[in-house]
Formats: sequence, structure tokens, C-alpha cells
Amino acid sequence: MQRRAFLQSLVGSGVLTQVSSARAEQDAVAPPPVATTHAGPLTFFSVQAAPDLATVSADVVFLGVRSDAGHAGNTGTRLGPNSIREASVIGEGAQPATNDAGFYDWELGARILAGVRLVDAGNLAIPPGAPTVTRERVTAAVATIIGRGAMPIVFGGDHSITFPILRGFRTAPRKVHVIHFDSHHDFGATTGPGDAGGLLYTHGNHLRHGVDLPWVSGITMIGLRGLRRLENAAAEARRRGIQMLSASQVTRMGAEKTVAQIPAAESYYVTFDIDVIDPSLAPGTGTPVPGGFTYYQASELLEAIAAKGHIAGFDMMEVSPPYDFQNTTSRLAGHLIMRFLASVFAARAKGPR
Ligand SMILES: [Mn+2]
Repeated sequence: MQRRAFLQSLVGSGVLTQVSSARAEQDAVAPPPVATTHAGPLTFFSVQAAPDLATVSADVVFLGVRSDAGHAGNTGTRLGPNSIREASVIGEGAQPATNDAGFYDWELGARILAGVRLVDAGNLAIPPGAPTVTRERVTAAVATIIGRGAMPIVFGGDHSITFPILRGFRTAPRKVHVIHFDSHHDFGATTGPGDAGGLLYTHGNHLRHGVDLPWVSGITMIGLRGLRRLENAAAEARRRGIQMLSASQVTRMGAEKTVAQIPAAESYYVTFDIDVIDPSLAPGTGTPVPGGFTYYQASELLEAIAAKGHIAGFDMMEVSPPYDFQNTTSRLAGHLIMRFLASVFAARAKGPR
């Protein structure tokens, strides 16, 4: 049928008239308010913007590092920080300047993070073609945040950024045990043949550097899986006392038993590679591996870690929007961070950590 004739038949049947009169009625009853869906600077969950790290006064500082320099081929993680922020504010209107009221969590049936001073410092300025300078700036920024008494939460960026973040803990009041969520060990060799191809700083060997920092008291890896030709890095990691828990081991044990295996420590730093999540739930990453955790598994693991001891910092790495579907991965990443922080501050409220 011709389109015109089809439309005329609809008019004749009264369908179009009914629809348009219903809409007219709706418009008359509820004129649309003049409002914007989101205004002001783009910040994570619309928290207060605090671009001056030197004077920041907060409990938590979110910081984006838009760097791809440590990734081998599938770049895109430089778009991660803003994508995580955008996904976190969809559907939200103008927000209050402070976080006094916190957020309502439908699954807990309660408000979380009320009164916790959350601020977003924006993205670190990244010079083009100078990854060494980038790493130095990351270290300086993290050290500044810690010096201000706040907890750094860094959005990557590729995972090579975690080493300069850990360097920034040099003057932190407590040593840190690193809890590494990742489908990969990221413990590749830095010289000679190996998983990282003999390159010094990549997203595949940041923990090989991190393990040597005197203020890193230990490392636990959670979520390992996949097939590799080489196992020399795993052997070296074991030799260095690193505990490696595979994704299937953790799935069998559950969150409580898994976290009970992490040694007691003065404080914990959690580095979270989004590829530890099953790729069907978090496709937006450059090196996906079959298998992996669900959102609930990861959320429960983080909750148990928050209850275990003092949490010194956190990073969310390898979110790569070009491979994502409907911002699913960015949204999942953002929610995990907020659920984790809710557990951290609920634990702190119960007593000193
Ligand atoms: Mn990684």
C-alpha cells in the first residue's frame, strides 16, 4: 500500500485522531517544565567539582587519567574517565552542591554515603607523546591527594597507570597490600622476552614494578583466567609471594572465603581491571577474556574487602568506550565504585579502621 493511502486509512479509522487528542490532553494537563537533564561540570555522580588538588578538602577525590600509552593495540581507555562520568549522571537533574543526603540504594533499601565528602578533581592534564611525564604527574597527583588526607579513586586509562599511582603512596601513613582484580596477572617481564615483550612500562607489567616498592607489603591477585603460552611470569609472581586466585576458584569459594585468604595488612589498595568482569556484562575493554565475574560477585567481593581492613585507595582501569555497548561497561564500573565506597564508609562509621 502507498504510504499516503495507508495514512489516510488510519485517519479514516480514527486511530490517528485518538492518538493526537490523547497527546494534546497530556500536554494540557502537564505542561513540560523548563529544565535540563544535567547542568554544570561533568562530575562523577554529579558530586562537587574540586579541580585544585593542592587545597582540596574531602574524604574521597575522584581523578581521571586519560592515558592509552601502556596499551598494546586496542586503544580507547583514554575515553574511559569521561564515559564513566557520563554514564553516572544519565537521568539525573541538577544536584545539590554537597553530598549531605548521599544516594538512595534500591538494593539496600537505604541511603548510602550520606555526609561523605566526595569530590571530583576532573582529569589530569596529559602531555602528548610523553608517557614518562604522565606517570610523574600521576604520582604527584596521588601523593597530593593522600597528603590532603583524602582517599584517591582513579579512573583510567590503561592499567600501566597503577604503578605510578602506587608510587604516590610513598608518604602514606600505612603500607599497602595491593588487591588486584584482573583476568590477567599484569606481572610480565620488563626486560628480555616475556609477556610484555621486553617493554619497560605497559599495562601488562605494572605490578612487576609495583612489587618492588618498599611501601607495598604484598599483592593478592583475584580473577585470573585464560590460556597463555608462557608461565614464567606466574612462576616469578609465586616466587615473590604473590597469591593468585583464579576466577573459577573464587566462584567456587564465594566472597567471604576468598577475602579471608587475603593476608592481614596495615591497609589495602584495590586496583580493578574491568576485564575481570565477564565480557558479556562488560564488553567495553581492550583485552577481554572468556569467563569472569558478574556484577553481584564483584560487588560482594568488594564489600567483603571493605569490611576486612583500612582501604587506602582504589582505581578502575581499562574501561574502553569504543568497544562498549550502550555504555554498559562504564555504568557497571561507576556502580561498582559507589557500592564499594558505601561499604568502606559504612565500615569506618562502625569504628576506626
Ligand atoms: Mn590489567
